[in-house]
Amino acid sequence: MHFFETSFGRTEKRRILLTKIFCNGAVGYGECTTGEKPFFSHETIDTAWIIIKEVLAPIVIGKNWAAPSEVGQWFKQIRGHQMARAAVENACWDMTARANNIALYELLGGTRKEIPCGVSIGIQDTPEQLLEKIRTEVDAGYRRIKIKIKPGWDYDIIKLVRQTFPDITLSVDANSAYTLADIDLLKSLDEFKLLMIEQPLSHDDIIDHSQLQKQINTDICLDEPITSLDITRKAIEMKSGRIINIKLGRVGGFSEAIKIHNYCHEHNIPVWCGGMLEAGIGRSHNIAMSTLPGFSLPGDVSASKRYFKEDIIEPPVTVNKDGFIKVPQVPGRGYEPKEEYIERITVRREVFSA
Ligand code: OSB
Ligand code: MG
Repeated sequence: MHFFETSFGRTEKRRILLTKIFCNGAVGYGECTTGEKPFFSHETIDTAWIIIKEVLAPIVIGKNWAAPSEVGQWFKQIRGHQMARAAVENACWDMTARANNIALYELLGGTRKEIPCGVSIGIQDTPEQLLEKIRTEVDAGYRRIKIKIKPGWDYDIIKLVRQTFPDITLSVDANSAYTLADIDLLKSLDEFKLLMIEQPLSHDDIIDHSQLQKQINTDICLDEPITSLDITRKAIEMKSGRIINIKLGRVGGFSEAIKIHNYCHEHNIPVWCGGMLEAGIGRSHNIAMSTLPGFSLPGDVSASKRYFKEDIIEPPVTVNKDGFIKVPQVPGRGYEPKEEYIERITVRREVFSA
Protein backbone atom coordinates (compact mmCIF):
# COMPACT_ATOMS: atom_id res chain seq x y z
CA MET A 1 0.00 0.00 0.00
CA HIS A 2 1.05 3.62 -0.45
CA PHE A 3 2.21 5.20 2.82
CA PHE A 4 -0.25 7.36 4.76
CA GLU A 5 1.03 9.80 7.35
CA THR A 6 -0.91 11.58 10.09
CA SER A 7 0.25 13.63 13.07
CA PHE A 8 0.48 10.33 14.99
CA GLY A 9 2.66 8.47 12.51
CA ARG A 10 3.11 6.76 9.17
CA THR A 11 1.29 3.63 7.99
CA GLU A 12 3.01 1.62 5.26
CA LYS A 13 1.08 -1.63 5.35
CA ARG A 14 -2.03 -2.97 7.01
CA ARG A 15 -2.78 -6.17 8.84
CA ILE A 16 -6.51 -6.61 8.54
CA LEU A 17 -8.78 -8.58 10.83
CA LEU A 18 -11.88 -9.89 9.06
CA THR A 19 -14.88 -11.55 10.69
CA LYS A 20 -17.20 -13.97 8.94
CA ILE A 21 -20.51 -15.11 10.37
CA PHE A 22 -22.59 -18.07 9.16
CA CYS A 23 -26.26 -18.67 9.81
CA ASN A 24 -28.55 -21.08 7.94
CA GLY A 25 -26.56 -20.76 4.74
CA ALA A 26 -26.25 -16.96 4.82
CA VAL A 27 -22.77 -15.48 5.29
CA GLY A 28 -21.89 -12.04 6.63
CA TYR A 29 -18.54 -10.25 6.76
CA GLY A 30 -17.08 -7.64 9.03
CA GLU A 31 -13.76 -5.79 9.11
CA CYS A 32 -12.03 -4.54 12.22
CA THR A 33 -10.79 -1.01 11.47
CA THR A 34 -8.21 -0.68 14.21
CA GLY A 35 -4.59 0.06 13.40
CA GLU A 36 -1.69 -2.18 14.39
CA LYS A 37 -0.63 0.12 17.22
CA PRO A 38 -2.76 2.07 19.74
CA PHE A 39 -2.13 5.51 18.21
CA PHE A 40 -5.56 6.45 16.88
CA SER A 41 -7.39 4.79 19.78
CA HIS A 42 -6.54 2.28 22.53
CA GLU A 43 -7.34 -0.69 20.30
CA THR A 44 -4.95 -2.77 18.21
CA ILE A 45 -5.47 -5.74 15.92
CA ASP A 46 -4.21 -7.99 18.71
CA THR A 47 -6.46 -6.59 21.45
CA ALA A 48 -9.41 -6.89 19.05
CA TRP A 49 -8.46 -10.51 18.38
CA ILE A 50 -8.55 -11.33 22.11
CA ILE A 51 -11.79 -9.44 22.76
CA ILE A 52 -13.54 -11.10 19.83
CA LYS A 53 -12.31 -14.53 20.84
CA GLU A 54 -12.88 -14.34 24.58
CA VAL A 55 -15.81 -11.97 24.91
CA LEU A 56 -17.79 -11.23 21.73
CA ALA A 57 -17.88 -14.55 19.90
CA PRO A 58 -19.23 -16.41 22.96
CA ILE A 59 -22.02 -13.81 23.24
CA VAL A 60 -23.26 -14.16 19.64
CA ILE A 61 -22.56 -17.75 18.66
CA GLY A 62 -25.71 -19.85 18.65
CA LYS A 63 -28.03 -16.93 19.46
CA ASN A 64 -31.14 -15.77 17.60
CA TRP A 65 -32.05 -12.18 16.95
CA ALA A 66 -35.00 -10.50 15.29
CA ALA A 67 -32.91 -7.48 14.23
CA PRO A 68 -29.11 -7.15 14.18
CA SER A 69 -29.37 -4.03 16.35
CA GLU A 70 -29.97 -6.47 19.22
CA VAL A 71 -26.37 -7.63 18.86
CA GLY A 72 -25.23 -4.06 19.45
CA GLN A 73 -27.43 -4.06 22.56
CA TRP A 74 -25.76 -7.25 23.93
CA PHE A 75 -22.35 -5.63 23.51
CA LYS A 76 -23.38 -2.49 25.42
CA GLN A 77 -22.10 -3.90 28.71
CA ILE A 78 -18.56 -3.97 27.33
CA ARG A 79 -16.49 -0.89 28.04
CA GLY A 80 -14.41 0.30 25.15
CA HIS A 81 -13.20 -2.03 22.37
CA GLN A 82 -15.61 -0.45 19.90
CA MET A 83 -13.68 -1.58 16.82
CA ALA A 84 -13.72 -5.20 17.95
CA ARG A 85 -17.46 -4.91 18.66
CA ALA A 86 -18.11 -3.31 15.27
CA ALA A 87 -16.23 -6.09 13.49
CA VAL A 88 -18.69 -8.63 14.91
CA GLU A 89 -21.88 -6.55 14.94
CA ASN A 90 -21.39 -5.38 11.36
CA ALA A 91 -20.92 -8.96 10.17
CA CYS A 92 -24.31 -9.72 11.75
CA TRP A 93 -25.95 -6.85 9.81
CA ASP A 94 -24.20 -8.00 6.65
CA MET A 95 -25.45 -11.56 7.16
CA THR A 96 -28.99 -10.41 7.97
CA ALA A 97 -29.17 -8.41 4.73
CA ARG A 98 -28.04 -11.53 2.84
CA ALA A 99 -30.47 -13.81 4.66
CA ASN A 100 -33.36 -11.46 3.84
CA ASN A 101 -32.21 -10.91 0.29
CA ILE A 102 -32.13 -7.11 0.59
CA ALA A 103 -29.40 -4.54 0.11
CA LEU A 104 -27.41 -3.81 3.26
CA TYR A 105 -27.94 -0.08 2.77
CA GLU A 106 -31.71 -0.59 2.76
CA LEU A 107 -31.55 -2.67 5.92
CA LEU A 108 -29.74 0.27 7.54
CA GLY A 109 -32.45 2.69 6.42
CA GLY A 110 -30.35 4.38 3.73
CA THR A 111 -31.89 6.25 0.82
CA ARG A 112 -29.06 7.65 -1.32
CA LYS A 113 -28.33 5.84 -4.59
CA GLU A 114 -24.93 7.48 -4.91
CA ILE A 115 -22.64 9.00 -2.33
CA PRO A 116 -20.34 12.01 -2.65
CA CYS A 117 -16.66 11.25 -2.07
CA GLY A 118 -13.73 13.11 -0.63
CA VAL A 119 -10.13 12.09 -0.06
CA SER A 120 -7.82 12.30 2.90
CA ILE A 121 -4.26 13.14 1.91
CA GLY A 122 -1.50 12.38 4.37
CA ILE A 123 1.52 14.46 5.31
CA GLN A 124 4.03 14.23 2.48
CA ASP A 125 7.82 14.44 2.31
CA THR A 126 7.69 17.75 0.41
CA PRO A 127 5.13 20.48 -0.32
CA GLU A 128 5.51 19.77 -4.06
CA GLN A 129 4.54 16.17 -3.48
CA LEU A 130 1.42 17.32 -1.65
CA LEU A 131 0.39 19.67 -4.48
CA GLU A 132 0.91 16.87 -6.96
CA LYS A 133 -1.28 14.50 -4.92
CA ILE A 134 -4.02 17.12 -4.62
CA ARG A 135 -3.87 17.74 -8.39
CA THR A 136 -4.33 14.01 -9.04
CA GLU A 137 -7.36 13.74 -6.74
CA VAL A 138 -9.01 16.93 -7.98
CA ASP A 139 -8.59 15.67 -11.55
CA ALA A 140 -10.07 12.32 -10.52
CA GLY A 141 -13.26 14.18 -9.55
CA TYR A 142 -13.17 14.03 -5.73
CA ARG A 143 -15.52 16.58 -4.23
CA ARG A 144 -13.54 17.50 -1.11
CA ILE A 145 -9.85 17.43 -0.35
CA LYS A 146 -8.73 16.94 3.23
CA ILE A 147 -5.10 17.30 4.16
CA LYS A 148 -3.43 16.17 7.34
CA ILE A 149 -1.70 18.84 9.38
CA LYS A 150 0.62 18.91 12.39
CA PRO A 151 2.82 21.59 13.99
CA GLY A 152 5.34 22.61 11.34
CA TRP A 153 3.12 21.33 8.50
CA ASP A 154 0.19 23.71 8.86
CA TYR A 155 -0.13 27.46 8.13
CA ASP A 156 2.42 27.72 5.32
CA ILE A 157 1.31 24.46 3.74
CA ILE A 158 -2.39 25.38 3.80
CA LYS A 159 -1.51 28.80 2.40
CA LEU A 160 0.38 27.19 -0.48
CA VAL A 161 -2.50 24.78 -1.15
CA ARG A 162 -5.03 27.63 -1.10
CA GLN A 163 -2.94 29.74 -3.47
CA THR A 164 -2.57 26.84 -5.85
CA PHE A 165 -6.20 25.66 -5.59
CA PRO A 166 -8.27 28.74 -4.66
CA ASP A 167 -11.67 27.14 -5.33
CA ILE A 168 -11.51 23.57 -4.05
CA THR A 169 -13.52 22.45 -1.03
CA LEU A 170 -10.71 22.02 1.45
CA SER A 171 -10.55 20.77 5.01
CA VAL A 172 -7.74 19.88 7.39
CA ASP A 173 -7.33 17.15 10.00
CA ALA A 174 -4.91 17.56 12.92
CA ASN A 175 -5.55 14.23 14.67
CA SER A 176 -5.20 15.91 18.06
CA ALA A 177 -1.84 17.57 17.40
CA TYR A 178 -2.61 20.93 19.08
CA THR A 179 -3.64 22.39 22.43
CA LEU A 180 -5.37 25.63 23.46
CA ALA A 181 -1.88 27.13 23.72
CA ASP A 182 -1.90 27.09 19.89
CA ILE A 183 -4.94 29.35 19.73
CA ASP A 184 -3.25 32.02 17.61
CA LEU A 185 -2.20 29.54 14.96
CA LEU A 186 -5.66 27.93 14.95
CA LYS A 187 -7.34 31.35 14.64
CA SER A 188 -5.06 32.25 11.75
CA LEU A 189 -6.45 29.32 9.71
CA ASP A 190 -9.79 31.17 9.42
CA GLU A 191 -8.40 33.08 6.43
CA PHE A 192 -8.30 29.91 4.31
CA LYS A 193 -12.08 29.37 4.18
CA LEU A 194 -11.76 25.74 5.19
CA LEU A 195 -14.85 23.54 5.16
CA MET A 196 -13.76 22.38 8.61
CA ILE A 197 -10.86 21.68 10.91
CA GLU A 198 -11.02 18.12 12.16
CA GLN A 199 -9.95 17.19 15.69
CA PRO A 200 -7.45 19.95 16.42
CA LEU A 201 -7.23 19.16 20.17
CA SER A 202 -6.84 16.10 22.39
CA HIS A 203 -8.29 12.77 21.25
CA ASP A 204 -10.57 12.47 24.27
CA ASP A 205 -11.54 16.11 24.60
CA ILE A 206 -14.84 17.91 24.07
CA ILE A 207 -14.31 20.68 26.64
CA ASP A 208 -11.33 22.55 25.20
CA HIS A 209 -12.88 22.14 21.75
CA SER A 210 -15.91 24.03 22.99
CA GLN A 211 -13.60 26.86 24.13
CA LEU A 212 -11.84 26.82 20.79
CA GLN A 213 -15.02 26.78 18.69
CA LYS A 214 -16.10 30.02 20.43
CA GLN A 215 -12.91 31.68 19.23
CA ILE A 216 -12.59 30.55 15.63
CA ASN A 217 -14.92 30.92 12.64
CA THR A 218 -13.96 27.67 10.95
CA ASP A 219 -16.29 24.82 11.85
CA ILE A 220 -14.71 22.22 14.10
CA CYS A 221 -15.40 18.60 13.20
CA LEU A 222 -14.99 16.00 15.94
CA ASP A 223 -13.48 12.61 15.11
CA GLU A 224 -11.55 10.74 17.85
CA PRO A 225 -13.81 11.49 20.88
CA ILE A 226 -17.02 10.42 19.10
CA THR A 227 -17.27 6.91 20.52
CA SER A 228 -20.98 6.79 21.41
CA LEU A 229 -24.30 8.58 21.08
CA ASP A 230 -23.95 9.78 24.66
CA ILE A 231 -20.67 11.62 24.09
CA THR A 232 -21.99 12.98 20.79
CA ARG A 233 -25.01 14.48 22.55
CA LYS A 234 -22.73 16.09 25.15
CA ALA A 235 -20.39 17.48 22.47
CA ILE A 236 -23.31 18.99 20.57
CA GLU A 237 -24.85 20.44 23.73
CA MET A 238 -21.50 21.98 24.63
CA LYS A 239 -21.05 23.29 21.09
CA SER A 240 -17.66 21.58 20.89
CA GLY A 241 -17.97 21.40 17.13
CA ARG A 242 -20.48 21.92 14.34
CA ILE A 243 -19.81 18.80 12.26
CA ILE A 244 -19.47 15.14 13.25
CA ASN A 245 -17.32 12.50 11.58
CA ILE A 246 -18.96 9.09 12.07
CA LYS A 247 -16.64 6.10 11.91
CA LEU A 248 -18.30 2.71 12.14
CA GLY A 249 -15.45 1.13 14.06
CA ARG A 250 -14.90 3.97 16.50
CA VAL A 251 -18.58 4.02 17.56
CA GLY A 252 -18.88 0.22 17.88
CA GLY A 253 -20.86 -0.63 14.76
CA PHE A 254 -23.93 0.10 12.69
CA SER A 255 -26.50 0.38 15.52
CA GLU A 256 -24.63 3.11 17.38
CA ALA A 257 -23.70 4.82 14.10
CA ILE A 258 -27.38 4.99 13.11
CA LYS A 259 -28.30 6.42 16.51
CA ILE A 260 -25.60 9.10 16.24
CA HIS A 261 -26.69 9.89 12.69
CA ASN A 262 -30.33 10.24 13.77
CA TYR A 263 -29.45 12.48 16.69
CA CYS A 264 -27.27 14.74 14.54
CA HIS A 265 -29.89 14.85 11.80
CA GLU A 266 -32.54 16.01 14.30
CA HIS A 267 -30.15 18.69 15.55
CA ASN A 268 -29.09 19.92 12.11
CA ILE A 269 -25.51 18.79 12.58
CA PRO A 270 -24.06 17.57 9.27
CA VAL A 271 -22.29 14.23 9.44
CA TRP A 272 -19.94 12.41 7.09
CA CYS A 273 -18.37 9.00 6.98
CA GLY A 274 -14.77 8.87 8.15
CA GLY A 275 -12.29 6.25 6.99
CA MET A 276 -9.63 4.10 8.64
CA LEU A 277 -7.75 2.97 5.51
CA GLU A 278 -10.21 0.11 5.20
CA ALA A 279 -9.91 -2.81 2.83
CA GLY A 280 -12.93 -3.74 0.74
CA ILE A 281 -15.26 -5.13 3.41
CA GLY A 282 -14.96 -2.08 5.66
CA ARG A 283 -15.05 0.18 2.62
CA SER A 284 -18.31 -1.37 1.39
CA HIS A 285 -19.84 -1.02 4.86
CA ASN A 286 -18.87 2.65 4.83
CA ILE A 287 -20.64 3.05 1.49
CA ALA A 288 -23.81 1.46 2.85
CA MET A 289 -23.77 3.70 5.93
CA SER A 290 -23.18 6.84 3.84
CA THR A 291 -26.59 6.35 2.17
CA LEU A 292 -28.38 7.53 5.34
CA PRO A 293 -29.96 10.94 4.71
CA GLY A 294 -27.88 12.96 7.19
CA PHE A 295 -24.58 12.09 5.49
CA SER A 296 -24.70 15.36 3.59
CA LEU A 297 -20.96 16.06 3.33
CA PRO A 298 -18.51 14.06 1.19
CA GLY A 299 -16.91 11.31 3.29
CA ASP A 300 -13.41 9.85 3.38
CA VAL A 301 -14.75 6.96 1.33
CA SER A 302 -12.59 6.69 -1.77
CA ALA A 303 -11.57 4.22 -4.45
CA SER A 304 -9.87 0.96 -3.41
CA LYS A 305 -6.93 1.70 -5.71
CA ARG A 306 -5.90 4.76 -3.68
CA TYR A 307 -4.64 2.39 -0.98
CA PHE A 308 -4.43 -1.12 -2.36
CA LYS A 309 -2.80 -2.66 -5.43
CA GLU A 310 -5.40 -5.40 -5.17
CA ASP A 311 -8.43 -5.05 -2.91
CA ILE A 312 -10.04 -8.09 -1.27
CA ILE A 313 -13.38 -7.49 -2.99
CA GLU A 314 -14.67 -7.80 -6.53
CA PRO A 315 -15.37 -5.38 -8.10
CA PRO A 316 -13.09 -2.92 -6.27
CA VAL A 317 -14.68 0.35 -5.12
CA THR A 318 -14.50 2.91 -7.91
CA VAL A 319 -15.43 6.57 -7.99
CA ASN A 320 -16.89 8.21 -11.10
CA LYS A 321 -15.61 11.37 -12.79
CA ASP A 322 -18.08 13.49 -10.79
CA GLY A 323 -16.74 12.14 -7.50
CA PHE A 324 -19.59 9.79 -6.60
CA ILE A 325 -19.76 6.10 -5.78
CA LYS A 326 -22.83 4.39 -7.21
CA VAL A 327 -24.44 2.28 -4.50
CA PRO A 328 -24.87 -1.32 -5.72
CA GLN A 329 -28.56 -2.20 -6.03
CA VAL A 330 -28.21 -5.86 -5.13
CA PRO A 331 -28.76 -7.96 -1.98
CA GLY A 332 -26.03 -7.62 0.65
CA ARG A 333 -23.10 -5.25 0.15
CA GLY A 334 -22.70 -5.59 -3.58
CA TYR A 335 -18.95 -6.21 -3.40
CA GLU A 336 -17.98 -9.88 -3.14
CA PRO A 337 -14.97 -11.02 -1.10
CA LYS A 338 -12.24 -12.65 -3.21
CA GLU A 339 -12.12 -15.80 -1.12
CA GLU A 340 -9.09 -17.36 -2.78
CA TYR A 341 -7.03 -14.19 -2.56
CA ILE A 342 -8.04 -13.69 1.09
CA GLU A 343 -7.13 -17.31 1.78
CA ARG A 344 -3.69 -16.81 0.23
CA ILE A 345 -2.82 -13.76 2.34
CA THR A 346 -4.30 -15.03 5.61
CA VAL A 347 -1.73 -15.56 8.38
CA ARG A 348 -3.98 -16.41 11.31
CA ARG A 349 -7.45 -17.85 11.67
CA GLU A 350 -9.76 -18.97 14.42
CA VAL A 351 -13.15 -20.69 14.14
CA PHE A 352 -15.89 -20.72 16.77
CA SER A 353 -19.05 -22.78 16.69
CA ALA A 354 -22.06 -23.38 18.89
O1 OSB B 1 -8.31 10.85 11.28
O2 OSB B 1 -9.62 10.40 9.69
C1 OSB B 1 -8.62 10.14 10.34
C2 OSB B 1 -6.76 7.21 8.71
C3 OSB B 1 -6.35 6.50 9.81
C4 OSB B 1 -6.63 7.01 11.05
C5 OSB B 1 -7.34 8.20 11.21
C6 OSB B 1 -7.78 8.90 10.09
C7 OSB B 1 -7.45 8.41 8.83
C8 OSB B 1 -7.80 9.09 7.59
C9 OSB B 1 -7.90 8.23 6.37
O3 OSB B 1 -7.92 10.29 7.49
C10 OSB B 1 -9.21 8.21 5.74
C11 OSB B 1 -9.32 7.10 4.72
O4 OSB B 1 -9.57 5.94 5.08
O5 OSB B 1 -9.15 7.41 3.53
MG1 MG C 1 -9.74 12.38 11.54
